[in-house]
Formats: sequence, C-alpha cells, structure tokens
Amino acid sequence: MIDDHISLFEPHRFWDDQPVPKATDQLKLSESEFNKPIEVKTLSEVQQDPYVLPAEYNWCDLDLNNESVLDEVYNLLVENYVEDDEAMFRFDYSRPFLRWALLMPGGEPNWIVGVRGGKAQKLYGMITGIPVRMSLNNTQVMCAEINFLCVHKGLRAKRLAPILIKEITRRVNLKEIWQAIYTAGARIPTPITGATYWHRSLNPKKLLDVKFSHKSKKVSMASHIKRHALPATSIWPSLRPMQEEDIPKVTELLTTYLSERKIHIHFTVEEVKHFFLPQNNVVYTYVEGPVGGNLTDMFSFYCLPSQVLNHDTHNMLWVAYSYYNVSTTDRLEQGMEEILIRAKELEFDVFNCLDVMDNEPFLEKLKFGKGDGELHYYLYNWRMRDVTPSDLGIVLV
Ligand code: MYA
Repeated sequence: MIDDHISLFEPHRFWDDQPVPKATDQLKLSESEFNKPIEVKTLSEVQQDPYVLPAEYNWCDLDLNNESVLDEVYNLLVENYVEDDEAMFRFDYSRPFLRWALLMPGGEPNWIVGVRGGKAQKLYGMITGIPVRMSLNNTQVMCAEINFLCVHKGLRAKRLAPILIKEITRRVNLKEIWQAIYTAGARIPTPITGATYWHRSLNPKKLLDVKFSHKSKKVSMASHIKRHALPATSIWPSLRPMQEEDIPKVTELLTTYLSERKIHIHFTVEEVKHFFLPQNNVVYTYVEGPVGGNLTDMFSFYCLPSQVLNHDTHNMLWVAYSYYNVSTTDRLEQGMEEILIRAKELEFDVFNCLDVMDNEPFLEKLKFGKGDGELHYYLYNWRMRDVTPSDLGIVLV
C-alpha cells in the first residue's frame, strides 16, 4: 500500500498530462476546485482525425453483432485480459456477456475500438466505452464508462495503451461528453476511492484445490466445509426471477435507492430492460412482489468466470458477482443469503461482492472473506473529495 501511494507521486509520462485529479489536490486545492470539470473544452478543439498508430497498425470499430468479430474479441480477452498478481486466474468474459455489457441501448458503435495489425489484420488491442448518466454530488453528468482496455501480451510496454485511451477520449469528446468513469486494479493517478472485493465460498473444496482460498492446517476439511454450508433450501421462497412486466417497478426501486449515493448511475427503463432481465450465465435478477405490481426488494448478480491457469484438474472457476441489491423491507442480509443459495444451486463456486453501497454490514455476517486487492474507482476530468466505497452507487462489470 505504501508503494502504491508513492507511485502516485512518481512521474507518469502519460497520465501527468491528462485532466485527472492529482494526489496532492486534496491538500492543495480549495473547496471551489471540486465538483466540477478539471478542464473545459469545446467541440471545435477536438481533433477530427484518429490518433496515429505505429506503422502497420490501424484502427477498427469492433461490431460485436458480427460473430467472427465477437470471436476475435473473446479470444483477445481470454488470452490477454486481467489476471491476478500470481497469474493463477484470468477473467473469461463469455461472448453473450460481452454483448450484454457493451451492446446496450443508445450505445455508440465506434466506442468499441480495436487495433489491428499485420497482413492478417489480427486484433492486438482494444478499449470500450458505453454512455452512462451519472450523478456526481447532485450534478447530472453524462459520462463514458470505460472498460476492456487490453493490449496483446506480445505488445506490452510499448505505449499502446495511452494511444488507445487518447483515441477513445477523442471519440467520446466528439459526442460532446467530457467525463468518464472507470475502475482498475492498477493504481494510476488518481483514484477517487478504493473498494475491496469480498469472497463467499460456495464450493470450498474446489476453491482450496485451485488455491483461490486457503485454510489453516489446524482446521479440518470437514469443519471448513461445514463453516461454509448454506441452508439446503430457500429461506425466501417468494423471491422470483424478474420478468418483462417488472421493468418499470425495478427502474423505480433502483432510481430511488441509488439517488441516495454521492456518486450514482441513473438507469432508464430501456437500460433496466437490457441490464437486469435475467439471461442464463450472464445476469440473474430476483424480485419480491407480484408480477407487474409493486416490488419491495430486488437482488442481482452477474456471471463472470475465471480461467484457472496451469491446473491439472480444474480449468474454470464459476464466479458470481453481486450487482445491484435493494431492500425496502430491511431484508438486505436475508436477500443476499438467499441469492448465495440460488448461486450455489446454479453451481457457482464463489460469490464476490464489493463493499460498495450498503454491502459492508452484511459481508462478515454472511461469511464473506476479505480479498487482498483493491478495486480503484476513477473519474476522468472531474474532481471530487471525501468519497468512500459506500458512496458508490455504480457497479462496473
Ligand atoms: S482496467 C483493465 C486494464 N486491463 C488489464 O489489466 C488487462 C491486462 N493488461 C493489459 O492489457 C496492459 O497491461 C494494459 C496497459 C493495456 C493495461 N488503466 O501501453 P503501455 C498506463 C489506465 O506501455 P501496457 C480498464 O479496462 C500506465 O500507468 N492506464 O502499457 C479501465 C502508463 O502510463 P504512465 C493504465 O502494459 C481502463 C501507460 O499505461 C493502466 O502495454 C481505463 C503504459 O502504457 C490501466 N489499467 O498496457 C482507461 N495500466 O506512464 C482510462 C497501465 O503515465 C480511461 N496504464 O504511468 C480514461 C478515460 C478515457 C475517456 C475520457 C472521455 C471523456
């Protein structure tokens, strides 16, 4: 952690010229410098032509509706995207998941940016954006949510990432959008806050086998398994999968709940339809209340497996990630326990949850264990101070 902090004060060839907060802002700047853009530009100042790539490389828009392009994107990510520090696991975003995450209503086709190269026009890098309506300390700000920055392992450390970031910035700016939100495990200048992943074992034996989790030698396997046992049957049987008819009420529930957060996303009805209607192996949403009627609670998670690298018997870890959860009946903990039970029935191995929104109080009670990495949250071209994880009303996938 100390090293992490030092890195923020070290020179950053790329980031030092970007309109992002500096590590010293909180100390040096007056209150009036916060809750507003760092720089103000107009459309006429935005470069019309794409940034120049090294010879033999060129830009492309990645049309994920096209099966063969989707395959290329899937393969780039499955081989080159985020790994843990020890290179034991790597994300395995499925093809349907990528479509769900990136082909949203109102999305911009040219914000799914690729870099191809060579005679075969192989895909070597990518970055994506989707438009998100954000509220930042009560100011409505249209942002781009940036994700899937990836450079092929063979082209690392050649400064391709800054070109990808500048190019997506240019394309976003051409739509007169000047702010962005993004998360990363990497600590770059300068996070607004850091959230922590907590992990709830659903298949404790497999998690030990693949060294995702550890147990002390003093604890027997039987008692380790017993500790992580969940009720064999539902504790909230009336919680049911969300249906089309529930879209307006889910939108209402989410809007009211999220509006209490300092930083939050605002979902339109069309976006709720897209992001919350259940899709097997992508997203699962459960609600309480009559179909099409008033809903009091909703719980959701998404499916993002990780490859287990270099293991004899296991090659995949099935991971559920907490998404958005709302309880107007004071049953957040009970609902979370229920979706742990449902996730286990669906044969997920582990359930991950960030300590954002109101999640922190139930984590230890439901036997989540604290992970070791932080997920840093960033805003581009906006300063905010005193943000804590519970102020975050947005989950990036
Ligand atoms: S987070 C997921 C990021 N992806 C991975 O971790 C996958 C595996 N790693 C890779 O593919 C590469 O290592 C990447 C870097 C591509 C990450 N975010 O080209 P380089 C800076 C931002 O020589 P490479 C996600 O997707 C680094 O500090 N910057 O390095 C959100 C250095 O700059 P400086 C990063 O290793 C992305 C420079 O890049 C990151 O070959 C949000 C080195 O470039 C990182 N995760 O490639 C992007 N990692 O010298 C920002 C390293 O200054 C969006 N760097 O320290 C900003 C908003 C844009 C839109 C604005 C609209 C208004």
